[in-house]
Amino acid sequence: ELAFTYAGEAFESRVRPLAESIGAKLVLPCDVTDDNQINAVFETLKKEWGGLDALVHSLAFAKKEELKGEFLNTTRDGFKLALDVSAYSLVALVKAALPLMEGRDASIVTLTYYGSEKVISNYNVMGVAKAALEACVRYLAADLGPKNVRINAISAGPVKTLAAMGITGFKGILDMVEVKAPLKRNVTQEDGAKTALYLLSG
Ligand code: IMJ
Repeated sequence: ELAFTYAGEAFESRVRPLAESIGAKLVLPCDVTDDNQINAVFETLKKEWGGLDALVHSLAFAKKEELKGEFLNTTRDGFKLALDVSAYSLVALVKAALPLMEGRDASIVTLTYYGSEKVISNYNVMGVAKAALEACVRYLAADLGPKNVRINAISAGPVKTLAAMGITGFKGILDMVEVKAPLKRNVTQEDGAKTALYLLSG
């Protein structure tokens, strides 16, 4: 049984039909910069389900202007926003979810990207945010492990998604991976889903 969240009405109209197509009843608003919305999500889940076995953190945001040109031009506001939405949100969500996850062999998954480890053109402040996200996973793992809750990050490589569309040079990276990767193909959304399913399984 799955629940889905969205930030803003534009995303609600994309998420709701997908949730309904697999019989998921719960579609809830969750702007991760707002602690009240985060708490409301887990209060609803507590009321509806009484517990939670799995949490998928699949979100990021940086201002469009900061995902092109020189990293040097990153603004204080842009840096704060990218790190808040893309990295701190994992900590906030895990803290709110933990009371529902303790004592059930629960598992958490987040999504990251290679731009955290190496410089990737245009990835800029998102690379810094993903480096912070990965460090959050390691520190959270140390806190959650003794509570028998697992946490992992999936670094799948470039995947054709809404968030990747319209990004300068993205097509070139997909073409390069197709030539260089051992399987001579790109990673699909289904590859990512299967990896998440494995990591979330008890
Ligand atoms: C994003 C920017 C630059 C290069 C990029 C990407 N490459 C890849 C991505 C090479 C694979 C996609 N990616 C891994 C992301 O994490 C994307 C995050 C993102 C995308 C947008 C686009 C629309 C917007 N803000 C965004 N914030 C984060 O306004």
